This record gives sequence, structure tokens and C-alpha cells, in this order.
Amino acid sequence: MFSKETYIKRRAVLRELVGNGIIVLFGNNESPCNYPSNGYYPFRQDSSFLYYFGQKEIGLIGVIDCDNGQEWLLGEDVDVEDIVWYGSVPTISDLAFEVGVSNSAPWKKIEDIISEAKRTNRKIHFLPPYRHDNQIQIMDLLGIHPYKQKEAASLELIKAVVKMRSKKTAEEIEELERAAVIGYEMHTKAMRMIRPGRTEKFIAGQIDGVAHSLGSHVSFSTIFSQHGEIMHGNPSLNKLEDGRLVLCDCGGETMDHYCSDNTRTMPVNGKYTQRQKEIYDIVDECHDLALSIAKPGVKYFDVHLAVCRLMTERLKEVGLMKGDVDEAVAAGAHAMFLPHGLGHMMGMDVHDMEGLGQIYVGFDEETRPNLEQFGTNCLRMGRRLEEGFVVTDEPGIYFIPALIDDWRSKGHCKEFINYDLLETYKDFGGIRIEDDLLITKDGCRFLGEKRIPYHTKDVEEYMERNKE
Ligand SMILES: [Mn+2]
Repeated sequence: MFSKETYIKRRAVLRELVGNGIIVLFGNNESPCNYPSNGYYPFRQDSSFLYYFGQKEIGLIGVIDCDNGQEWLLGEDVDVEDIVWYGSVPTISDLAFEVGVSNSAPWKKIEDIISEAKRTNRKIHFLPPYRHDNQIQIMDLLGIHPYKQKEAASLELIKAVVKMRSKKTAEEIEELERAAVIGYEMHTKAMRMIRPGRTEKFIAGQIDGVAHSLGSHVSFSTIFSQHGEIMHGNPSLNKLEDGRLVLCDCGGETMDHYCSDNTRTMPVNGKYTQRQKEIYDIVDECHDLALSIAKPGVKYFDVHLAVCRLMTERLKEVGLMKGDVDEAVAAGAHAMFLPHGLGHMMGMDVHDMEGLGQIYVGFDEETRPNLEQFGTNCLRMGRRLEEGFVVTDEPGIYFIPALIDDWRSKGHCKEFINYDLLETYKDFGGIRIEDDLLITKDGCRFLGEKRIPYHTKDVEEYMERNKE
């Protein structure tokens, strides 16, 4: 947790940005797994709640009155029976004091605050809820059906939170650097353990263990699969096979809930084949291209397009694409190989603030998403970069048999794609390389002092020298 002053200052800025009315931020509650008291799903506090109120306990609500500056932290103190099972925990008033909130009260107080605000016709600002228990609370308190809550959420509050959380401060960057260390340890663990005969699930479990031992937990479900062409491929019980590639996309969260998100694609037997290396080097070059273009003032959409053009150029050299590069990219032909965007914001959420609405996080009045074109419609971040933004840089090349068959049967982009050659890549899988970019004053840099090996030679050497 940061200092009391950090939270006091953040809430003061938020109050100023929202202007008037009452802001209600709901913390999260426990999510039982298979029976009510089995807390197998790790408790994770809501990120915006954490950002403004800093506390990680369950069942909290934060209230900020924009008009008179009053602030409340609401929640239930534990009783002696709870102490028997879980030990002593600070009281709600202690928690409030720690983050500079002057008022605290039992949860019930929210009913008085809301009915008073309704009576005086004041605006009640809340963020779009994503947990059913909070949706029920909002329905009880405000009478808005869960289906209507997303549209009833406060646009002023969403925009203010996005504005603030997008720009990472020095203390947040330190925390993100800590997360990068966890990511480094997770990925190098995988590199040390990969070999034919071990199952995907076995190695994924070991990687997750690293995240649990060095931080709070994984920042999202680990993707570890020989089917790299499946974007979110869960680790299976399949054994790793000699000659294949395995894609590992994972990250860890610090104890203060800042994330890392990296991807590497390794050869199961420790050596890339010539054909794998040829495709890998294209992804590698695309990955490094972003580093030389991204800086304040540049649209991430344009960085994405520059990567798409370079990829198309290189795929032409391999013979998989053909025709004019600009026309091919304008037609979306590259999406056969790269059906997703170059990256997304990252911070306390691995897809930072995605729950507030991607349109507000990754786009603005100037930069609108392209919702029509396959591939381009998956771009999560397009707007102009600013100092302090953290975005992922994650180009990939995938060979998706179903997509190849689908486009081929329709003759889609046949002037730009060499379908005959593409047929022979159906067993290839997919390659992605991902790191997290911090936008600096005049450029950008990768987070993480120690880089996870990614050039083919470095990956091969690391795997050769460090076997577990
Ligand atoms: Mn990512």
C-alpha cells in the first residue's frame, strides 16, 4: 500500500474531476468456489477501489461526496467468532484512518447515504459492476436492474478514473517493475523446464507456483500451449512433443496488485527449426519495431499499423503474402496471421480498466475504433500515447487452420495471400512475443531490468544452459 497522502490526493483529484454528486465505489466480496466457505478462488479487491481507498479487505464500500468533501469507508467489523477462525483484523475505523478517510461506519450506512442523496436529487456516480453480488447491491440501493447498470454507470466517473489510472506515477512504476521481476522468474522457469514428455499442465502449474511464491498470484490465467494459434489456449494434459513450439503467455501480480504480462514462444526440444526461425524472426523484428516508434503524441493505432505493414512485407519475402503492402494492410489481409491488436493498457488490471469500457480506455474523440474489419476490431488500445502510459507490445503470427479454410473458401484477400503455401503451415501453431512498454518523456522502454530472453539465439542458449 502507498502512503496515506497518495490516497488522499487521488480522491481529491477525483472529486475535482467529477465535480458534483456522490461517488460510491464498491469493493469486492469473496467468491466461493464449490461451497460457501471454500474460498478457493483467490480474493482480489477491485482495482479502482484499491486505487482510491487502498484497502484489500472484503465487503468494503468507499463514498466520496464531491460537494462537501466528506468521505466514508463502510464495512463490517469482525466479531469474536470470526477472530477464532481468522485471527484479529483491523477495525473499519483503523482501515479508514490508514488511508486518510475521516468517517467510517457499518455497511448499513450506505442505505442512509443513498436515500438522502436521492431525496435531494443528487447524482450518484458508480462504475460499471462486473460481479453479481455488487449488481444485486446496486439493484437494492438504486433500483436499477443489473442489465441496465452498465449504461446507468457514471460517464463522468469512468472518464475521471481512466484519466487518472492511465498515467502511472513513479511509485506505481516501481511496483510495475516488481511485477516484471515476477514475470521474469515465471518465464525463465518455463524455459528451464520445457522438454519433450512433460505435460503442458505440469509446467503451467510450476509457473503459477512462482507467481504465488513471489507475489499475490497470477495476473490472469496462464496460457501455456503447443497450440499457440489458439489465442487463449489453456494448458492441457498433452505431452510436449519434439519439434513443436510451445507458447507461454503469463504474468504475476505484486502484493499491491500491479501486473506483468509477457509472452515467449519456445522450441520444445530447445532448438528452433529453420522454418520456425524464419517466422519467429519476423515477430521478433515487429516486436522491436514498436520500441522505436512508440512515444508521447504517437497514436498506438499507428504503431499497430506500422507493425502490420512490416509483418506483411516480411511475409511477402517468405512467400506467404503478395501484392502491395499498403493495400494488403488496408484490406485487413494481415489479420489472417495477426488477428488481434498490438497491445492493451496494463497496470493494476492486466487489461487495465477494461471493465470500465474499452472505448474510454483505448480510444477517444479523435481516435475511434474500427469495429468493421476482422482483426483490427480487436485492437484494444489506439489513442495517442502519453508519458506514464504502460501498454503491451505483443505482435504474433498464427496459422489457424479453421481461419485458413474459411477465408480460402470465400476467396477472401486472395490477391494478397498465397493460399497454396499457407496450406503447408497448418501444423505450425503460432508465435507471439510480448513485453510491457512504459511510455517515457520522449520515447519508451520495456519494463523489467532483466529481459526475458527472446531472440532465438538467446532463448536456445538459455534453455541449453539452464535445465531443470
Ligand atoms: Mn497481453
